[in-house]
Amino acid sequence: PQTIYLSDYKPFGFDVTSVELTFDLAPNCTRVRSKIAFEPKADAERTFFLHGKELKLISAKIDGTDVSPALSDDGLTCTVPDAPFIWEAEVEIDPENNTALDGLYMSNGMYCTQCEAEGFRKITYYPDRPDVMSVFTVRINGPHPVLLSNGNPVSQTEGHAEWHDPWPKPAYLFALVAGELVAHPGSFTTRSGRDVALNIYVRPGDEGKCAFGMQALKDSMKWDEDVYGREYDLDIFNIVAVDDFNMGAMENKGLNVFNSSAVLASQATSTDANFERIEAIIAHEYFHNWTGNRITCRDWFQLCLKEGLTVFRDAQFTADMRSAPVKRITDVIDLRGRQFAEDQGPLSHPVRPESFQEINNFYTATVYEKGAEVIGMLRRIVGAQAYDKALSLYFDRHDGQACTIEDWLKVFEDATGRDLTQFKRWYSQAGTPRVTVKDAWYAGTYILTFTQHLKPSATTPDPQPQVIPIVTGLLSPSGQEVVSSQVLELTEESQSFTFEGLAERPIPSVLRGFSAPVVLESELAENHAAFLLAHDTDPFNRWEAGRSLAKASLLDMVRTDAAPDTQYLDGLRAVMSQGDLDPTFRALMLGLPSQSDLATALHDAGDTPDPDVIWTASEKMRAAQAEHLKEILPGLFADHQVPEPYKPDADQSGRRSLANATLSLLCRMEGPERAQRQFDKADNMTQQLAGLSVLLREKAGDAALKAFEEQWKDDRLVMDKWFGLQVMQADPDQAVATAAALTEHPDFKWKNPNRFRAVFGALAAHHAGFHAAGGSGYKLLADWLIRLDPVNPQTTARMCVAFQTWQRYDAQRQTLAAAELDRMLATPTLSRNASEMLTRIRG
Ligand code: DPP
Ligand code: ZN
Repeated sequence: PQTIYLSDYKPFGFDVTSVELTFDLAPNCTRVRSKIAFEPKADAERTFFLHGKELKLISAKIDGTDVSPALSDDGLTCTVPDAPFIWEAEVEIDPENNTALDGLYMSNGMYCTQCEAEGFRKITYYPDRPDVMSVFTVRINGPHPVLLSNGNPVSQTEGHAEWHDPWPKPAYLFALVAGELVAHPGSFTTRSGRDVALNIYVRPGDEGKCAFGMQALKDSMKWDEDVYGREYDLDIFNIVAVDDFNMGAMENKGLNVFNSSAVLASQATSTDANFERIEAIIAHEYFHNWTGNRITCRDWFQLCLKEGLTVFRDAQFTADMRSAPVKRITDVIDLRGRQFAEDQGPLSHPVRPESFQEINNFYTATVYEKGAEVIGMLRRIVGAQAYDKALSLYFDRHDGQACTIEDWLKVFEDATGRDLTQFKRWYSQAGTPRVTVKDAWYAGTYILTFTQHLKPSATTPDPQPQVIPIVTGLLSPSGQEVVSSQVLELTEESQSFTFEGLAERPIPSVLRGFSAPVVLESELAENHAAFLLAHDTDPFNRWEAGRSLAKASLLDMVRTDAAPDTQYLDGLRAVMSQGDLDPTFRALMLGLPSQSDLATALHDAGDTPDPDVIWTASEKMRAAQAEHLKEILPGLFADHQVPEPYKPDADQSGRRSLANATLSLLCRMEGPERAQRQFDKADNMTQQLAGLSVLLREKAGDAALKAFEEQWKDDRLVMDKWFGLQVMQADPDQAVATAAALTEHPDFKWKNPNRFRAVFGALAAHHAGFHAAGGSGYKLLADWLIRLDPVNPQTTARMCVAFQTWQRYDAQRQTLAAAELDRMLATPTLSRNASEMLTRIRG
């Protein structure tokens, strides 16, 4: 396969001034007619290349005269005039057999599209690259009550619809939907008085699961006006729920297409976590209208331009709608779990990669989540006001353009007068910087010294110091904040910061709010974690102090079979007893570092992680938590029961999350009865699923599992939970067998990505289960990836990530994993997607 390089970028030789598309829908032989106006740029060549994949070309004309372009697997080449001309083509495509779920495909009898990144070339011949922006008119002919495309509706008659999108856009934002759908309607009036019709389109039967998403959409529209000054720009905004979808959702202009799991919500079928995720994804896709659609990416190397920024914006939104500290803590848990793991292994790449074979493999935690962290640092460094000023300039200067990271940083330089040359390394250097901190005290003067280090890697052989904002506060020994939070800017490899005039040696609280995506290592004279757990005024660092004590204790338990640290357990009990602390925050305090995170830490320290030993240590720590908190657990459980009516808001969901974390510990000591009672009387999915998961763990879940299946067998999204939970709650030696048995279930519809991920995502996340000593986890997943690849290469390639850590385990596990990687690589018809991922992972 061919490698594509950022440095090879060349603009397209032609402007596309308008696009007209006509679809005659038929499951196996949809006809697509295109009429596209091209204008050669000054030095354009006399031939052009249009992308096209799996298309049957019926006819092609230039200015009304038949032409015979040269066809290849990935497009066509044609001689063209040296003046503006009209290209017309007719192609035939087969949506029903498009199981890859990109381009135009069918899901449950409805037509839908997914064109990001390169799906449009499976619909018609086109310069399918994000820097070619044009105005689209779309006509759809088909016997479906609902026929949708981007933009505003021009006309709708039986069997026909016409849509016009006045905003120039790249082809990846094209969308078409047709089917027997029902609309949940709403409306929004923008701040300048434009009335916008809103709809969430779903399959008949799902109408009752749209109200929450609709409210989230309105909240997002209002928030983007209030916080970023961004108004919506069409007469209509449609969201469509689709069962078969490779990603979470897609921001097509005016017609967002959503994985049904990312939009359908109801008390009975969705957990509190589902509600929060749905709210965030609706916001994310809506926010793309400005950061992604109005201003798009010049090429796919710039993906973080829209994704990093939009993730950052949706995180700000969630922080405003719910609890800011809780959002920050959960984001950091996710970042460490996915992005740090990626950075530590063979898939490590910069936020802006410099080469790829298959762009779909770069929709990664690094591009998205680290990309958002980089923007958070930028805002921290320049300040909130300057950030707002820079964003206004960005929207003013670049509206309607396809941009680069250079454009983005130039806006900040122009708005603030700062030189961001060094900061830009965050975009080009791969890997997670380590920062060590040490301190010194001389009669009233306190000195903090930071050192940064980035491990050289294949993509970053000669790392240079980065700009690392370290938000720091100082506390007095009695817990008073004596120096409030300030940004210390670490720009050198090693640098000291001095604080004068202090009455006594302070206790430092560094990297507050996780102000930079780094691994912080303390070489402080004393370990202050227990003190900070009790006293820190920064909620993130208070949580972090508890987490670091838990992690240190777990690592000791793993390494030396030590007993759980009582200092940690005492500190935890004190925090859990503090009735005025946000219940969500306390629920998070009960969390432990994931087993995979522990393996990462061991590997970092030069040890070989043993998944079984880590599992045992984690279980022991859980038991110790239960034992140590046993006096307060019943009260915590009782006090956080939530009275009806159910609401998925931050307040109620926080109470439920604390009660359920407590339930899990209580049942370790007293058996499963309490969980059974909760399961039996639950009136919402959060409570029902929490009950079921404890029952499964306590090996008392057989009856509940059957009852749950009986109750929910017709609800695909709930059944995904049923499939996944059994794997998640299995003991390590049962996880693979459980997953294998589930693949025999008649409802294991493996071509549906949500169902495939329910089982195999859960297996991959079961650290000791997936890495079972005999290699059965590796083999089962490899078998299924080999089977899925010809059907759906994108989902296959993403699931290959499960193998990314294989080199950190013992020799026997490495041999077994390598054999499976080699077996997959030897598959004759392996897709480009899977081939690139597996080659990188195998190393
Ligand atoms: N749908 C994906 C997202 O919104 C890709 N743009 O992030
Ligand atoms: Zn996005």
